[in-house]
Amino acid sequence: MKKIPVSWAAVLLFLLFFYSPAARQPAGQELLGQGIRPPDLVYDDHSDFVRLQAMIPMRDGVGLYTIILVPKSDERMPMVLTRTPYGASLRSRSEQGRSLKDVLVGGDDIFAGSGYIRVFQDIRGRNRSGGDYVVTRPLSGPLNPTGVDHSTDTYDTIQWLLENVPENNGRVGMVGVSYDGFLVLMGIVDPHPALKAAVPVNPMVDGWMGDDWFHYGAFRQMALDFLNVHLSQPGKMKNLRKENEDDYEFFLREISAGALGRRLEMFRLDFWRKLLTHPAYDSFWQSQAMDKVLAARPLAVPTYYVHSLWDQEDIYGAVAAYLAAEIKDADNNRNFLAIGPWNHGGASGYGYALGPIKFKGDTARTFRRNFLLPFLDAHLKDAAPEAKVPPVLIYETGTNEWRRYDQWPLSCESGCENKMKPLYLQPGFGLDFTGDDGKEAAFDAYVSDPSKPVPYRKRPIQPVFSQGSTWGLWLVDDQRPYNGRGDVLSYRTSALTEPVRISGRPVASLFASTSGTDMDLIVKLIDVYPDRHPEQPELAGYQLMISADIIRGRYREDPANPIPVPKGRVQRYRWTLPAATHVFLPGHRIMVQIQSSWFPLYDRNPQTYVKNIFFARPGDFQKAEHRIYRSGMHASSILLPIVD
Ligand code: PG9
Repeated sequence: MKKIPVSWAAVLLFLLFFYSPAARQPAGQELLGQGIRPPDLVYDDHSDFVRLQAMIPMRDGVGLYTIILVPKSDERMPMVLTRTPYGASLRSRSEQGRSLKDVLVGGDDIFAGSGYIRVFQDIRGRNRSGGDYVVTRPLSGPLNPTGVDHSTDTYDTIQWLLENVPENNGRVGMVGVSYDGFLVLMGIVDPHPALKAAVPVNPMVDGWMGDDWFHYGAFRQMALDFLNVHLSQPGKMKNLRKENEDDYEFFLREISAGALGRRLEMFRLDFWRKLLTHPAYDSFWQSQAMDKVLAARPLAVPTYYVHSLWDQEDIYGAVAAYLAAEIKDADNNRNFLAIGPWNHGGASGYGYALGPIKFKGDTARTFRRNFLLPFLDAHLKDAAPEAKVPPVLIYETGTNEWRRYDQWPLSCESGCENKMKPLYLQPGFGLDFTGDDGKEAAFDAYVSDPSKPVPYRKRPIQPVFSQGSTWGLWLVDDQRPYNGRGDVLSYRTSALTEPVRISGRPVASLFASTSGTDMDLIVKLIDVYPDRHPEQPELAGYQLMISADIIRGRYREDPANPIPVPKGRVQRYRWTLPAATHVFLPGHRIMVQIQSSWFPLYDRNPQTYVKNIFFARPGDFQKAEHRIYRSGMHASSILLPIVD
């Protein structure tokens, strides 16, 4: 067969064809993979598959560029769709003559030889698709008056695929990581009836609570780089960094993220203006939080949420959305969760280790082969055997064992936090499970100076999007460099004599006061390795973060309505940390570090209350003394989801 080159003329030809009624007709019984094809599709003929390119028309007439890889087979096959803003054509190799196995990349290895049609699509406004682009476009409604969104685009795409790819068996699955995972969740909102399985991996779910843009109100400054790379036209982006500059220095030069954005001329970007004008958890964020969106709808599509324990970008979303949907899964057969020892997107790669932390075998491949593929087979294949996929699959770190459960979390969580076990801060920077009922207000204090914030990594810090960036490993960095600092409080247990097993989301419960009128708090739960560790000597004394997060003090009572922190008055701060499924082994210690900056990952809190921190002025940034209380009514602790 002759290869038809992809040219603009050909694309135009498709468009004309696709808008004609004939294009809506299924191509009879002809099977594309067997060499008989409708004449108007652009295709490449490969040894064991054909590669089609199509502009799929949406209900508003916009065409979405789509690549369809159809194995040559006599069987009808399910289709697995990934929608992306990052380039559909980058999701597979396109060279002539290769087999499907060579063409599929990353975690798609499971689809080679497994009898799936694989589909990749550029979302509207990105790459080769038509239409306008809106970052994480909200559903149609007050925030999106266009009448089209990712839910309708997914619906229209599936309908077209069913009608135009004759090899399909009438069932469609969706998979996607991060932004693509968010798009999977959009696909299961008012889903097409043929959508029978969804796999959101590390999905962006709530941009304010704990995913890409903010964590409990603290702004993630890497968003500036992301938006610049994602939205600027090539060559248009302002580069203010000096060569090999430490990111700490770079961000310190401007007083706030808002000021840096101004220097980068980011006001040109609509989404940047949205971030600047919605620093609180107002209806802009609430109404597009996907866990809330899904909680308000029936659980129609079997969904396998995949969460990474050390996800440096979207550590909140998968678990939050799983928990929101779990309430609706009365028969415990439609809502699934896998938690693995990976970083962002790590389930698609190699899972032997993360930085210096080693696991048993390739945990990512084990998950893909033994759990993910059977899940998809069970829901998408004709007459597939029932999957032996447990409702909850967890890789427990510490012991490095896979565990299977019917429900999660194992500890009691929402509505019964009092059943979690508090690990209290103690005098002399100790930490233990017995509270101190002393009456006097004991506290430890530190001075937080915005001109010398605590670095989130050892300096010099590489820019997140630099060549050779180790950004994906930062959550497993050794935390020893921070515990000696005067502006970090470190509490630790004595060496454990029994294992301490946790599985759930720890809760930070601090009582604090400040000499300022606003403050940030960061709590890190850390596994301290023994000083002698012959199995892996480089881990001797290592301090591995198991769960950690930040809260911006002004949101302590109500994320939607910030209020100043009253000077010198003890306030309660309580917030949920990311999921942990870990065993602190005998000989190890548990550590809690508390600090008030994590720079430059999070923007600096001026520690003087101002209306909008993006617009804070240099004079607003003040040193402040913060006190963390640890006795009587004000006994600060971290609530651990202990499992016997
Ligand atoms: N974490 C990235 C992202 C998701 C959603 C919005 C913006 C960024 C990603 O990896 O896709």
